[in-house]
Amino acid sequence: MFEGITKGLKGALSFIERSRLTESNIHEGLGQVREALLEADVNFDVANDFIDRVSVQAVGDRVLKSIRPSEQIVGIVHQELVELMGPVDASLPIQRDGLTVLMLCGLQGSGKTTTCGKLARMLKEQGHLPMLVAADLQRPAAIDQLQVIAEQIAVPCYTEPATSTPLSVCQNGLKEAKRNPEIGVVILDTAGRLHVDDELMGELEQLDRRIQPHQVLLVCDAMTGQDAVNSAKAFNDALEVDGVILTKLDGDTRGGAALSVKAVTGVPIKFIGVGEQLDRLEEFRPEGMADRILGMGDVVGLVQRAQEQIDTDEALAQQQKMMDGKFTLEDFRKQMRMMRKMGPMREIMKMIPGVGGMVDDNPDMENPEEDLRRIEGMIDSMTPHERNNPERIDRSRRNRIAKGSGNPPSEVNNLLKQFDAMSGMMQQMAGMGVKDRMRAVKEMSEGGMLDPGAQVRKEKTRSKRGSVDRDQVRNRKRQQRKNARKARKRNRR
Ligand SMILES: Nc1nc2c(ncn2[C@@H]2O[C@H](COP(=O)(O)OP(=O)(O)OP(=O)(O)O)[C@@H](O)[C@H]2O)c(=O)[nH]1
Ligand SMILES: [Mg+2]
Repeated sequence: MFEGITKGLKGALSFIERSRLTESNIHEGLGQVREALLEADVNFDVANDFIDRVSVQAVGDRVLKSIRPSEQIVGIVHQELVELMGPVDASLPIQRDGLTVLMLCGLQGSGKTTTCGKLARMLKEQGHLPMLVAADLQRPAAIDQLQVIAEQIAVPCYTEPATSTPLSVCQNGLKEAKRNPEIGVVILDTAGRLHVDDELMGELEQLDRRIQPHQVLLVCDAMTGQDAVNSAKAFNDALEVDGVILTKLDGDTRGGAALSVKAVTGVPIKFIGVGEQLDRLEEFRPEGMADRILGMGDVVGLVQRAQEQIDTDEALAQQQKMMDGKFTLEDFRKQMRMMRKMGPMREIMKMIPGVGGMVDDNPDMENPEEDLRRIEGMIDSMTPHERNNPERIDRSRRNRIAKGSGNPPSEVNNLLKQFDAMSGMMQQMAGMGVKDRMRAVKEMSEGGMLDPGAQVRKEKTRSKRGSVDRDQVRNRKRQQRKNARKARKRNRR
């Protein structure tokens, strides 16, 4: 997400960081920030206003005379990004009594139908029973598509034949929903058009007037950049939209839409779609987005995602096992599977503060899934006994595991060594304060323990290039062991 803009902004901000700050080079640095915004397809006026606001604050005495002016500027840019995209109240207006009606609208292919399913799934998780209503009668397949989605998440879906009218489908759908006291929310899936046109707006206005939904949510495709922003403006002028749901942010989007929508239309983004699957919907938080855009990670988002996907009891049990020194390769494999459920690893890793930039710049992190899969493959090739007692894995077992998983024996060896070091560290970390823990994590990552695949990969790439520097590899390994020993020693004290 937003790799281009993150890189551009980082470049600009690191220019500011490197310079001895004066008014003139602050302006030069901010000029680069502006370039990065425009490059990311941020609306021209929005980018200019943004830079003006940052400039006014950045050239003041408060910044120039502060101890670390460049940090202050990063802080100002962050704050202004948050203001640009917020404030937002992403909660849905769920009524205490009676039905809550949400209407989704948007251009063709923006993701309305999928998002109806995502919202319904989210509401269901929160304990409501939503009903979907197929009010898109333009495309014959649209009704089936919504029904399939409703079945996937096991919620009711109201449909009528394509010969009906959107208004009567919605009115009858509401009547039907009222008959079932368990149904709390009705989500209307409306038809899209290629462009904003009078016919579409007329149909939606009529629905809005007659049905009076509690919220009208506009679904926009982030990949279409400024077009999304312009259509959002047109929709809002006609319909008074309550919030935008920006979809396809998982794709190769430049981010311009996310940054411009609120400033251009006055309507906040409430949710973002980050994948085709029905669990890929997130509440929009400007702070988290600003963190991610600046490559600072997004801890709150990470925790939210983890809470959704990870079984808390299981996680607690695993933590206890770590503390007791009973953490096995079996548990390790379970954890990797849980992590995989949270979404694409590159995205997840970028949400960890300090890791964002590493992921972008590091060719070793090109495909972390592959590493996880490879490690899982090795663990899969072990017997349960071996997984629970890795110390029993001797040379012949190791060769068997290597063969079974299609890896060289050295890689199995690496996994075992690093697992051993890691479980030792985890046990010690359990008794540490936050600061010591952070230091330990830093040492672990310097030693390559947090990414066991990376080492092997690095060596592989080197040997492919035909220039294996064995001394270098050996030295690095020695350094790793030294770091791990040092950390263990300190923690024992
Ligand atoms: N990658 C990604 N794809 C998405 C997302 N949301 C929707 N899609 C995909 O976008 C395509 C269009 O989605 P639909 O939900 O059918 O869009 P629609 O707005 O209902 O389209 P019409 O009914 O034809 O107007 C589908 O292939 C979806 O899987 C998202 O957040 N990320
Ligand atoms: Mg649709």
